[in-house]
Amino acid sequence: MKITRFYLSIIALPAILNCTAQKKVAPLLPVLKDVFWNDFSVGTALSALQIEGRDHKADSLVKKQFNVLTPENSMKSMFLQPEWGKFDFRIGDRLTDYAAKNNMQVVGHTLIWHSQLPAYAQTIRSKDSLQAFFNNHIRTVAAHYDKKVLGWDVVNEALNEDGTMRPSIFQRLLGDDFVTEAFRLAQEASPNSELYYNDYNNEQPAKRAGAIRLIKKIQGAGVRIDGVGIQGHWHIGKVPFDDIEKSILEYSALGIKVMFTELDIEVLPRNFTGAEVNQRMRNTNDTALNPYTAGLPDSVQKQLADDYAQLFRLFLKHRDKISRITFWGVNDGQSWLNGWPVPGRTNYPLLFDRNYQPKPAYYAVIATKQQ
Ligand code: 9MR
Repeated sequence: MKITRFYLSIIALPAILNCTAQKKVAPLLPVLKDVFWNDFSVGTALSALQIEGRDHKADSLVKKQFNVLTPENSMKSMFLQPEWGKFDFRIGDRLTDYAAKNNMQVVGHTLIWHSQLPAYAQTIRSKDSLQAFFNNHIRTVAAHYDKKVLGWDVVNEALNEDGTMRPSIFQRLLGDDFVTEAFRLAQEASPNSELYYNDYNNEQPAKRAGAIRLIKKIQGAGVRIDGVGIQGHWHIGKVPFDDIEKSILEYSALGIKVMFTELDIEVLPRNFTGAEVNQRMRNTNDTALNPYTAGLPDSVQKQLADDYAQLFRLFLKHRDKISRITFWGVNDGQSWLNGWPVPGRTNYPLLFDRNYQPKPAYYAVIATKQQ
């Protein structure tokens, strides 16, 4: 992959040089995917609106800046199998067609997740019924997208913070081995896709140890796992750089690729870390929780840029172990962090602002290649 990229980068070089050459006259925006071409792919999550082509400004930015796409919601089971045994691949297919046409790749997100299940699946109480849903969902979806996606987040968020198994509907009814079984089924149905385990906070020591146990268990069963996704929902001024570095080293020592799959850096007050969607903050009417409705102060903008730059310097240091960096959204206006863990806030976690313009953090990320 890296060798292919090296040759491809020679083809891309004129574009990069063109940017640099013209910089003095009329600065052209550098392109994330070209700047990091030799290092890792650079992706974004797309909303259903964006996949349907109804966000034109996002569309031109996406085509220009990114080379790998993750559907933010559209390939979750509640959307792909809204009724038992009835699959709706329309939006997912639109995404894979769009990616193929524009020379991009798609990461399927996600085959097995306890959240965003179809309503009928949430009420399943018997092991046999859940096993039937589990087997059929993985087989049908993975087979449908074989050769159309680069890889799948086969299982999402199966662990507790202490590294033990999360007591999800899958764990309770199918047992701890459901993770290995999901990978086994995905491997059979989609032999051409990479298979990933994805979680948040899995750079933290206890959860990381649990993830390593899980990955070793899959490997020990003779089942293929190609990579681990560290979601990367972090907080300004508190990005856990040391744990991230240890995680890159420890996960890649297992012989798998490391990817940062849902990157954003939240700038608003929060009293916990991670991305547990059921977790909320109290006092949601407190205006102190939403301090930047009129714009982001320069000092915070700078801190955000500094955090992103430090992160990308770390990613570049370990570029041989990292295959992909995906941002969780195209621009600040789209980010899920405007609605969680407090609804209706004005958040600024990404590289492009609400007007689709690059922020200081964007230039700081690009500049890590010039240092
Ligand atoms: O960004 C997604 C948001 O639009 C949904 O409402 C939410 C529902 O749970 O899921 C968000 O994406 C999550 C991802 O699928 C898994 N990791 C955590 C992400 C943020 O919650």
